[in-house]
Amino acid sequence: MLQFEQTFMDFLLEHQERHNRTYHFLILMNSILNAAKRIQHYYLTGALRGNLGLAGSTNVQKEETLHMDVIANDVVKHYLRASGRVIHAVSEEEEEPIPMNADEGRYFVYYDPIDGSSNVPHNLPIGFLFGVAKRDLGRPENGHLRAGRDYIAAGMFVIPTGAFTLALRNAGCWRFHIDEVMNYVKPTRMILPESRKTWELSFNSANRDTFASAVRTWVAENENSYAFRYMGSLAGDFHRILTNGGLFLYPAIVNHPDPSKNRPKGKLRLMYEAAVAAFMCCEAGGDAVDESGIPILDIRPETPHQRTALFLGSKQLVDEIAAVLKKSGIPA
Ligand code: FDP
Repeated sequence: MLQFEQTFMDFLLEHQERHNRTYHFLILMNSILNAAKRIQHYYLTGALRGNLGLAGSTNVQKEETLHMDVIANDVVKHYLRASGRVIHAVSEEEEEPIPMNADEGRYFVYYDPIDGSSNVPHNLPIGFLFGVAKRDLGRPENGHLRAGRDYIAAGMFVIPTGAFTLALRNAGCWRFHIDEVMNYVKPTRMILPESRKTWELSFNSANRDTFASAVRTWVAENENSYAFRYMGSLAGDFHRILTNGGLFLYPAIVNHPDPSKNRPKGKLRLMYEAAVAAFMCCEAGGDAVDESGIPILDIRPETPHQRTALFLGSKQLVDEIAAVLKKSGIPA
C-alpha cells in the first residue's frame, strides 16, 4: 500500500498562504534544505572518502577545523547565496559576517554547519543549526547582531539521522523526517511533555566540579530524579529533550583546576547555537536562560561569536534553576 506524507515544502507553502505571506521565505528554506541534504550526503560517505579528519587549520574560535567543517560551511554558503534572499550570514566558521545580497536580500541567517564536532570522527550524530531574522525597514539595520526574540524562524537538522526540526515565530515547533527520496516529510508538532516521568538531564558530567556552587548543588539535588543522557552534540541532546522533556545545561566553567581552562561566559555560541535552540524550545512550550537567569532570547549580542551559558528545556525546570541562579547572583 503506497503511503504519501505531507512534505516540508507543502507544509510551509500552506502556512505562508494561510498567513498571506510572500514566497521569499520558502525560497530561503529551499536553499537551507538543499544544503542540509548535501551535508547529509558528505557525512554519510565521510568515512569512505576520508572526510572525517582534521583539515589542518583552526577556526575563528581557535578550534581545530575538520574537513567536514570546511565542506559543510562551503555548502551552506553556496546555497544561501544562490537563493538571492540573504543580506548577510554569520557562520561559526568565519570571523566576519559574510556579505551576500545587500540590496535585495530580506533575511539574515546565523548558522553552525557542524555542531558537535567531537562526534565527527565517529560518524555519530551532529547538527546543522540555523536562525533567521528579517530585514527591518522601520529602523536602522543591525542584522548580524539580532537577539533571539527577533528571529522569525530557527531550526536544526540532526545529521545523519534525517531528523529536521523547525520553529516558526508564534506558529509552533515542528519535526520532519527524511524519506527514501530525500524529502523531509510528516510534520509533527513538538510540545514538551508535562509529566516528569520521561524527563532527562543532559550535561557534561565530567565538568560538574567546575560549575558555580549554586549550579553544583542544584545538580546534586536533582540528578537522581531523572534519567541522565549526554551525546556531546547540542542538536542530538536537545532533540531528545524536545521529545522527552527535562533540562539540557552547559553552565559556565568557573572552578577548573587549570584556571586557563575556565569559561566564565560559558561555551556555546549565542547567535547560532543557544538562541536557535532557545527559540525552538520556547515555541515547544519550554524556556531557556543563561547563567544569571536571564532569558536567552532577550540577550542582544555584542559580537557575532559571543558565548553564553545555557539552561534549556521544560519550563518548570528552567524556572527552578533560574530562581536558583538569580538568588545566588551569579553574574552574566
Ligand atoms: P562541539 O564543541 O563538539 O562542537 O559548541 C558545540 C558543542 O560541541 C555542542 O554541540 C555540545 O553540546 C558541546 O559543545 C559539547 O561540549 P563538551 O565536549 O565540552 O561536552
